Amino acid sequence: MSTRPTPLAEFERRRAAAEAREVHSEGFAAQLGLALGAAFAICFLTGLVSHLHQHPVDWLPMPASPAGLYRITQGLHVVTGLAAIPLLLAKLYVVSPQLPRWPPVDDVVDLMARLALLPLVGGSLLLLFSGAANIASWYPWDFFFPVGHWWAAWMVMGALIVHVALQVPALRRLFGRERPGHDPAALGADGVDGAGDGRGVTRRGVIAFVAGAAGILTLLTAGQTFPPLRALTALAPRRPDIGPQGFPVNRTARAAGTEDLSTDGEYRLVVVGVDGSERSMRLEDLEALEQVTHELPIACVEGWSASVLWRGVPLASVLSAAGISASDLDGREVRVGSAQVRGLYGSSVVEPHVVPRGDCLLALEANGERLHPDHGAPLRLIAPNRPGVLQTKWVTRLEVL
Ligand SMILES: Nc1nc2c(c(=O)[nH]1)N[C@H]1C(S)=C(S)[C@@H](COP(=O)(O)O)O[C@H]1N2
Ligand SMILES: [Mo]
Repeated sequence: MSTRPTPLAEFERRRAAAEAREVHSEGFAAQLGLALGAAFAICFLTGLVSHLHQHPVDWLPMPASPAGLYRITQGLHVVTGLAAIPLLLAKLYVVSPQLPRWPPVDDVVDLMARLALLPLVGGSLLLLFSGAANIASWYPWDFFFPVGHWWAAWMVMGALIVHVALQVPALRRLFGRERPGHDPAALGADGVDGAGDGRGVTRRGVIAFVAGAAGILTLLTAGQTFPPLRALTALAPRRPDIGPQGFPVNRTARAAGTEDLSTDGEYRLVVVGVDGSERSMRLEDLEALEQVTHELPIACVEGWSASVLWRGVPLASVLSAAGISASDLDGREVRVGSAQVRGLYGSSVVEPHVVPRGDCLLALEANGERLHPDHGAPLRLIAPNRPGVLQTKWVTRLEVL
């Protein structure tokens, strides 16, 4: 009796081996890498936009219009970040046979390529995990998130540039003269042609996983911005239509210790001029000023957003009523402070080019009603194209800087 496999069994074994090599091929890894690179690039640039809103620089001021632009850039940031999760998992799966190797490195270039994988993969996992947790309003790290997310992003981008630069010869080979998928090197020495019917299946499986997972993740979070999908927001804790006055609440008045601000009759808005002089205004003073109405979104950095009809007084009109004219303001920032006693985001700065705008409001009403305490009663800031975190609630102090 012979122990040799039958020709059919041998054929099947070779075909399975060729299929496995096909899914673990350089060409497929490169294609996934390109998709991942595109997702990372969009995610990085939109993240940079968000950072520049929150940490403005003089030489690159963020525009105040279109008013809803941040909804789009931050929505893209969240969607591309979520899509990168299955893409990264698929890429790691596809290249996994290459990672354990003996000898571990071939030469200096290979050593650099392998070392760059540490910050690249480690940083990416950190970024994607912390981002996803943030979307789900889970903060195992509290204040550390924005700082950690920011520095991890730069580390990953640096490592990504090194990684891609070292792959250029391979990319040339794959996408240049030879067509991907017909690379004889990827098929191995036994020369089994992977072009048979089994060939696309495993690749297709990986692609289906990526597309399916990315699609489901997107569907389950897009509802926090896009009302028709709101019933599906299983992963997003906030729905655009849930909350007092028809939109979500970030920090409640109870959490901020400002529950009585609008009801105790003691409310005062203190306006501090350039020279340090203080003027105090009562609620009635604000109500007596000319009121305007604007529809502007609240667009949270965590990805949810809602469009709201606001009514109130332009910031510039309040300042002018307190004796601060447009010429006094020229080129100056205004700090908007709140009654919040502890925690982050109790104040924000309005940039010089936004201060004079008619749609930069101190709102008293939302969606046709007096502001709910959780939305910042009696007075909150609402300005166009601005991250939600800078739309300060429970405003009690304006300071010309
Ligand atoms: N004083 C104060 N204002 C604040 C916050 C805060 O924590 N304190 N949170 C901000 C954040 S992160 C968002 S997204 C918006 C949400 O406004 P809303 O709760 O009225 O929807 O309020 C902003 N204004
Ligand atoms: Mo937010």
